[in-house]
Amino acid sequence: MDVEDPQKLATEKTPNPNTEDDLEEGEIVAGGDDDSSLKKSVSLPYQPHPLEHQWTFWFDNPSAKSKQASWGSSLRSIFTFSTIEEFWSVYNNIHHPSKLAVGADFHCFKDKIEPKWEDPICANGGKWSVTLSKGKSDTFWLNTLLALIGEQFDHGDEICGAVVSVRARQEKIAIWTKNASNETAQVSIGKQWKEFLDYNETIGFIFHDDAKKDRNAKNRYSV
Ligand code: MGP
Repeated sequence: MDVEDPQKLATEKTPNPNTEDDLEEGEIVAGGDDDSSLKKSVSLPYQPHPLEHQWTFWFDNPSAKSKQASWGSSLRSIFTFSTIEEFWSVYNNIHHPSKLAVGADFHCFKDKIEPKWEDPICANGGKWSVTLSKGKSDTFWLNTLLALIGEQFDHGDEICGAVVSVRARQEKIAIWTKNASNETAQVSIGKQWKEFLDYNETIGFIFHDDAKKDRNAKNRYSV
């Protein structure tokens, strides 16, 4: 028998009944011979796929939030990941936004950046926001996360992270950035985000400095 594609060989039945039974998970039969029943196995090393940055998921629990003494005291970091495999292992085992309680905030920020105006890297920043009707944010949230951790933005260095906020009448997703006054970078991020989400409504960018002073701060940029 000629040497063929090893993967094809691995899936073919061989005349020797022991050959398949002997295979361990992850083994590939690299060569086979009907006559000799020769089996060579190759162990495939587990190779996780590293991300450009480490990221941390944070959660602000609505029931704890209602009792909190000051804003942010119920905010908790829950998991830091640095490979695509770790991302999926967490993402596949947590509630997605449509299943979170009203009042919850779920964040994914670059490691070492806290999702607070007070964090020194966020302090001069701002946020782009998308508002969605109830139960409609799951796919937008996943696509936002994949664009962030997959470094899809031309001005990705400007990005701190993203947050999904579940409220009684709507869900909101925001991308937080570092230098609100850098209009070129902010506008690029806003436009690219809309493309990645296939979102056609106008979105606005608010400076954190404005939000600190006024609960109803006006958008500084729109795309
Ligand atoms: P918000 O949660 O960003 O707005 O801020 P939202 O989602 O429109 O309002 P919500 O009531 O639906 O949550 C709401 C308020 O929380 C602000 O006006 C601040 O009083 C406080 N707050 C929000 N953030 C993000 C911060 C922060 O980073 N630091 C501090 N100190 N307060 C914050």
